[in-house]
Amino acid sequence: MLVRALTGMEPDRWEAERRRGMTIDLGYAWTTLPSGDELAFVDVPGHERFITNMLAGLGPVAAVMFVVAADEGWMPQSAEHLAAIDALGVRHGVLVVTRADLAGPGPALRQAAQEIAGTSLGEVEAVAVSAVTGEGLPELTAALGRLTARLPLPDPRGAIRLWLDRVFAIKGSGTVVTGTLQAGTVRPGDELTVAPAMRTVRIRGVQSLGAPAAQVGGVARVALNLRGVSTRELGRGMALIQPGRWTVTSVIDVRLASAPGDRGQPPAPVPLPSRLTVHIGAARAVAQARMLGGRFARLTLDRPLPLHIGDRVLLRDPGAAPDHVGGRPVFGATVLDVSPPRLRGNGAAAAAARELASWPELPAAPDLLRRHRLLRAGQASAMGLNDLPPPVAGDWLADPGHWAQLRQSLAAAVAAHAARDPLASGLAIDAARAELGLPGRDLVEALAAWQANGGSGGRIEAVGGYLRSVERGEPDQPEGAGGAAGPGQRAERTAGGAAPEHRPAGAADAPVPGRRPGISGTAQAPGPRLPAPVASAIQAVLADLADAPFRAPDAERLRELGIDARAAAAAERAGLLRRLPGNILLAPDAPERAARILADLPQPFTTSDARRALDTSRRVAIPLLEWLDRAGVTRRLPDDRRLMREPPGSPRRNGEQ
Ligand SMILES: Nc1nc2c(ncn2[C@@H]2O[C@H](COP(=O)(O)OP(=O)(O)OP(=O)(O)O)[C@@H](O)[C@H]2O)c(=O)[nH]1
Ligand SMILES: [Mg+2]
Repeated sequence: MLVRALTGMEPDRWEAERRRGMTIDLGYAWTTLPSGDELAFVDVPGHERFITNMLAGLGPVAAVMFVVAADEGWMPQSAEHLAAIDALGVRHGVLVVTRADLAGPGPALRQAAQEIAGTSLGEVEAVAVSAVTGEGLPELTAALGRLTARLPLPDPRGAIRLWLDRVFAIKGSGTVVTGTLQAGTVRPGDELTVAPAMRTVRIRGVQSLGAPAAQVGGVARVALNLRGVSTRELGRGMALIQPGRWTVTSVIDVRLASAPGDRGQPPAPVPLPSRLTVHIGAARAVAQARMLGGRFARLTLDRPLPLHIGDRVLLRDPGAAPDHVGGRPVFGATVLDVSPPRLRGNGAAAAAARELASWPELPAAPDLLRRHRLLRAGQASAMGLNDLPPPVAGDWLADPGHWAQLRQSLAAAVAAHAARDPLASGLAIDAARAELGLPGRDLVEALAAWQANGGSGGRIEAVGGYLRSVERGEPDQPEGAGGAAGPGQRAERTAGGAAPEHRPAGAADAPVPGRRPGISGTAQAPGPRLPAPVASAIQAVLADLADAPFRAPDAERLRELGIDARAAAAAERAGLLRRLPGNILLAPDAPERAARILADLPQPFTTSDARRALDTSRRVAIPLLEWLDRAGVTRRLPDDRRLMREPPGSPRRNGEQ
């Protein structure tokens, strides 16, 4: 009657309600305040038998108008409704003492105000009215105006989760749903997902307060005309959600809120029945509850719900009469994790409780990352987390402590592999991924690419899909752009382990004047230490080359020294040799020396000119010249002769083109 007096609309929609003079189901009415603000009411039943309907209406609201009759005073259902409001953490409201024409409002008003003060509503404005005489209604309208002006503005780009409280068909339009939009904006044409069925629907039309709208932002009552779904597939308690922005989950960790009586007291361990109903928005699910310890519980729901961390849920014992859980009508609980890790082994529950107890009131990205160690950014935002840290790789977010530990584990794995098989190219990235139990290869590459040199455990370099360690204490040497992989096929590297001040010379670096790119660096990235027999065989090769630098050892000499392809590759990685196609082994600085000699030849020169000048055979001269072509040191003409290219930044010399 009060809502009708305020809005002129009758919220009791059903014939049975009018006949019996009581509200059974939710009712909807709205009015325009003198300020111009629209104010919509969701009228809920008072009778205890319809508490489920009451909770479906209360679930998504932003504020409450709490009504007590002057002549009846504080009633059991007043306490029940207030407990539900408190459990859901509703913070804004106004107290109305109605039927003030039948009794003095003072006593009811004082008691209600006192009860309300101890809840999430706190101190509220109170107004005495008579819906019959109209006395006090202007004051109530003014108080409602102040209340709506105080409400925080929800984010118009917030994630949409419209809990459906009504589903019906309109002839000619099809399926229509209504609900209280809490945040975000709905527009015709938008696609939403029905949770938990997870089917996609498109909004055909939007109405708010009886009128079509081009868009509606929360908080608002909305009616959506939907395409692609029939009324049979929808019902109260389902939700329309924005794809990707919610976690639809049936396992959650929660913190039980303290009840009004507990405020200021140390939290007592809460006895919680193992079967509960969970209410959020207009939804209800049955949950198995497992106390973890302290005020923390893990709930397993009989059907998935779209949830965010920080959501408030209400818990009731459906079996307990009269609607009391552990001596209380209901419990409030805050969702702390929407995809909690499984509890394994003894003490896992207690450990989880300790971990949750260390979290702030509203956990944030760093807390959840500490627990989950790695999360995809999309997963984290679907959990309702904001202010995400920058990803460590791709869209992966990592807990900094765990990440540092992974770096050490990776360094250890790479070192152990090198000890087992010193001549191998390194630990394959996929093998490292499996060994560290990481969900993505990109994570391994990012770990290896870690630039800062502060971590313990050594630095790692990724070349050609393999990881090897850069030993501590070895000097950081710049690597020629030709690098270990030779010219034209830049080494696949994820910016090795070099510290920033020793950045390897990359393609983007300005060439050092007077030095030719591609051959300036004689040293290569230090690789694993070679086993002694290999090292001494390589020394023998280098000794041969000291006198005749371009007379590469032939196959027989290599066999004699026991240098096979693996040993040669390992020596090259260690920076001791330069390998050219055809198993040509030369000193690391051979191309640079060759370039100096060739520059003194009359230009252009033939392959034979080069072979003679270098005092070598065609077997070596041809791959060496081709290497220099690819490195941009020489240019091959159509007639097979070659020219030295002008080194960038160096002065032109007479006689050289
Ligand atoms: N005299 C007087 N009677 C009132 C006033 N407001 C409501 N009533 C009467 O009180 C009774 C209950 O009013 P409702 O408006 O149905 O109360 P309600 O809180 O919606 O009740 P439920 O929805 O059934 O929980 C009805 O008989 C109304 O006519 C008032 O201000 N003065
Ligand atoms: Mg009513």
